[in-house]
Order: sequence, then C-alpha cells, then structure tokens
Amino acid sequence: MARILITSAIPYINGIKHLGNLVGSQLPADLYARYLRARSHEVLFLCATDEHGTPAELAAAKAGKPVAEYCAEMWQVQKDLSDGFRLSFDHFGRSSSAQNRALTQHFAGRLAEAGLIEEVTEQQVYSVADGRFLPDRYIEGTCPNCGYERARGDQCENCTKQLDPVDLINPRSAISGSTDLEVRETKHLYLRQSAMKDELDRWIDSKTDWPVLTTSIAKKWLHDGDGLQDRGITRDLDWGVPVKKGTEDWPGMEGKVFYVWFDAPIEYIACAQEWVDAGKGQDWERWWRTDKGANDVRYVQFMGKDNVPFHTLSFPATILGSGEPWKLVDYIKSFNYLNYDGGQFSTSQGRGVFMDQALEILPADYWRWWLLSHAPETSDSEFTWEAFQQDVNKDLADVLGNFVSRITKFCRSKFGEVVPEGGEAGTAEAELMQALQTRLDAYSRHMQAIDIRKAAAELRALWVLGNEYLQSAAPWTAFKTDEARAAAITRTALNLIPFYATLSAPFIPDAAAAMHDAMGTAPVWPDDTRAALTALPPGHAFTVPDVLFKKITDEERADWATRFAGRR
Ligand code: B3M
Ligand code: ZN
Repeated sequence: MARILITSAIPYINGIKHLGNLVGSQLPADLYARYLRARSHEVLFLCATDEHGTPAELAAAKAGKPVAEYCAEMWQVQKDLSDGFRLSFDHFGRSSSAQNRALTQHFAGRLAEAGLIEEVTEQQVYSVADGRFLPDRYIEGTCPNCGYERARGDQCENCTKQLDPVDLINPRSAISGSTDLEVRETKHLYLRQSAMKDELDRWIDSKTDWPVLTTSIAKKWLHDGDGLQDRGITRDLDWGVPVKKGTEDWPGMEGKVFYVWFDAPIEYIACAQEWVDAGKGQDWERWWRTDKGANDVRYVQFMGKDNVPFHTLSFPATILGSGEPWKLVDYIKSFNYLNYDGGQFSTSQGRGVFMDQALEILPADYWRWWLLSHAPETSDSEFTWEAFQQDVNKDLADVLGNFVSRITKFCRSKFGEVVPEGGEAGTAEAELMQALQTRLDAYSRHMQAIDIRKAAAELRALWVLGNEYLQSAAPWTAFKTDEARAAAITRTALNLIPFYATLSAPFIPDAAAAMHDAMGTAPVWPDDTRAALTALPPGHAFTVPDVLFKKITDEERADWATRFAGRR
C-alpha cells in the first residue's frame, strides 16, 4: 500500500468550464484517484478554485458584484458541477482562503531571506481618478496598428497585435473611462528564477519517466531564447494576497498583492490545511513536509499543457527557494487540447459544451466515458457529435449495457432472480477466464502508468469478451437441451457483472454502483479472474437493473449540434 497525493490544476473562478478544460486535468485526475483507492492505496486528492487576479476582478465587475461575493458564489457553482461529474476530491478548496494567504506570505518571506527576491522600480500607468495603478488590460485606447478604438493595453482584440499600454492612442482607464492618466514610478517584486536555473535543469533531467509533453515544455522554457527569466510576482490590484514578508509589512509594497500565478500553486498545500481545518483529515504535514513523513508520498499533478511551465519551473522554484522541506512533485501528467467540432471550444463565444449544459442533457457517465477514452494525451483530439453518439451507443449501450440487461433478464425468465446452480465450467469458461486475465493485467498496467486511452481500450475489450462469450455460449440455446449447462453459463455471465462494475468504476462510477446494487455486491478488486468469476455462489439473489445507458438518437444529436454551435 502506497500513499499518493494527487492535485488537479485549479480552475479559474471566472465562469463555468467547458469539457476541454475538464478532460485536461480534473477528470483524468479523478480517474487516477478512483483507481488507486480501488487498489487500496491511501490517496489525498485535492482541487480548488483559483480566485485571484484580473480575470476575477473583471468578471465580478461584469456581474455587478463585489469580487468576494462573486467568488463565493462561483465557488459553489463549480463545486456543485464537480459533484455532478462525480469528481471525488477529498477537498475542493479556495485559493482566497486564509490558509493560502498566510502560506503565500510565508513563502515570499522565505524567498526574500534567501536573497531570491529582487525589488525592481518600474514606470507604470496611474489613474488619478481611480486612485490606483492600472494593470495593462485595465487601460483602453485606440490601436496604433488598426485604429480599433477599444484596444486593451496588452493586446488589440481586433487585429491581435500585442501592445504596450504606452502604444495606445487616447488611453483611458477601463474602470472609470478617465483620461487623467500619469506614468508614475512603482516598485515590484521579482522572483529570481534565473538564479535557480541549473538546479531546476538538473531536477527536470532526473525525471526520466515523465511524459515527453511535460519535459519538452519545461526544457523549452529553460533553454530557448534568453533562458529562464525572472518573474514579476506582484501586481497593483485590490483583490489578492496582500504583499507581506511572512507576517511583517513589506516597505514600499503597500496596497499591492501577489500575482495570481504565485499564490495559485501554493493553494495545493493550503488546500490540505483547509481539508484538515474542515474536519475531514488529520495531518496535512504528513502529505506535504518531507521532515514529517511526506518522503513516502508519491505526488502526481494533472494539468493542461499551458500550465506546465508554472508547475515545472515557477512553483518548484518557490518550493526549492524556500529552503524548507516541502514535497516536490514526482510526476506531471499533462494534456494537449480537446477541440470542438472542427474548431476550438470558446468561452467568449459560448462554442462547445460547458459543464452545466453537459449535465443538463446526459448523465455524467456518458461524458466521463467519452472524454476519458479520447483524452488528448499524445496530440490534440476532437469532440464531434457523430463520434460521441457512435461511441456512446456502441460501447456503453450495445456492449456493456446490453450484456448486463440480457443475462439478468434471461436468468430471471428461466431460473428466477438468483444465481442458478448446477452444471460445471468447461473449456469455454477456461478460455474466457484466460482472455480476461490477460486484458485485466494490461488494464491495471495502463491505469498505473496513467495511459488513459490505452486503459479505456482494455476496459472496452474486457466488456467485449463478455458479450462474445454470451453470444457463443448461448445459454438460451443450451437451455433447450441441457439445463445444467445453461445454468453454468448463466452463473459465469452473472459473475461478470460485479467484475465489470469494479473495473469500470473509475470511468463510470454511477453505472458501476447501479450494477453492484443490482447484484447485491460490493467492489473488490479482482486480482484473479478465476476467483472473481466464481465469487457469486448459487442461490445468491439479484435484481434486474434499469437500463444502464439509453442510446442517443439522431434527433438529439442534430439538436445538440445546433444548440452548442456558439453564442451562449
Ligand atoms: N487557473 C489556469 C487554468 O485553469 C490556472 C491553473 C492554476 S494551477 C495552480 O488552466
Ligand atoms: Zn488593432
């Protein structure tokens, strides 16, 4: 038995995530957590909302709400959706927590003591009317390139040119519209990542088992161009973790907060504290401090590829730079993008399916199965309604669902709702058990290695084996001439239901629970297929479950394709 700490990238607070976001971190992390728990390992699985930064402030302003209130509401929305998708976090925290505030300030203090923080004086736009410095995207004006009048200080939305606020013609505050802007001197803190380049480089080199996607991104940032840059870790915003050196004020930093990407990964640690403070766990340091037992922990992170630089370089720089015995990540599973029907998911255009909409039209298991079995692991993958309809109907309804329904109904009609007695297992059963064993071993291997598509393919193949067995053993034919033989086949096939339920639970937890429920069984991981397929004794009672998966019709498919094409 091992101890595994699992974190998913923490989703931004500003809005509901789409299915591409979901399959890029939270869902695969959940699959892995469920698998490891099923194998009796001790798991701590954490996620949270990422609540600071300009996007949160802007979204709150748009919603006409104070930012703290907006975040509290959106946390609940995201929490309910993650429950709806059966994401089995041990705790779903908030990066705006008191625990994260204190810990973020603590790290900044340690980094400052270690000489890894530099104070840099910069020129920045100050709005006299608003009484504050303006971040680049809070400044609007006319684009010098295309003449678009509502270009932002960081980029022109119209022609996509990257801008500096000083490039804008007729600049004004995006908050108040005021043109009373001045360039003033201000101080910011920089994390001296460049001083840690060699240490980070060696650390990445030691991770020979990491996915290529992860290491190639890290290496690119370490070596391309001028190499690893120092990084500004403070911002002129109201909403965020106030800049402090531990518990002390930081002269010259009054009114500033830490940059959202500085405090967000620290929330992985703070979240474990929140978990304990919420009364759900005992000892968070056992998971996070190598001097308090975390040396035995294997720490695995899940994220989309755009988040990789922050997790391979910046966050490790924070941890290593602190000089304290914090647990470093052992394995980073990263993902490419899921595209939507010939283009991209788009939050601003409402293109694609978002988490709330998905659950309105189908239960979580349908989405979980399709998304995980098409996880964008080695390249981008694409969601199309045709593929979704076809795969779900085939894998879930025709193969798994049909198997369960067919054998339970057959048994009920011929032997009643109990596992029948009589007859003996023969060659067909021996062959089946052997084939299942081979697939089961491969399935476990792929799940262990977090090779998600390969694991899904093995699981599908396991379901198919049961269907083929039933088809060729044909208990309905045997019954006419040899009732004992029909009983033996039926008994074997009924035993496959709890076997499948346990193996399938990480992918489709609700259907798995329904299968166990119908069979009156509890999940026990099957190491040995022979033992598993003889586990239910003759006389064991069951019930015929409701239809596990209904098919998606052509009308539904066409309707959904139109409905989610864009403009929410
Ligand atoms: N919130 C970006 C994202 O949701 C960011 C991840 C933070 S992980 C510490 O993709
Ligand atoms: Zn422009």
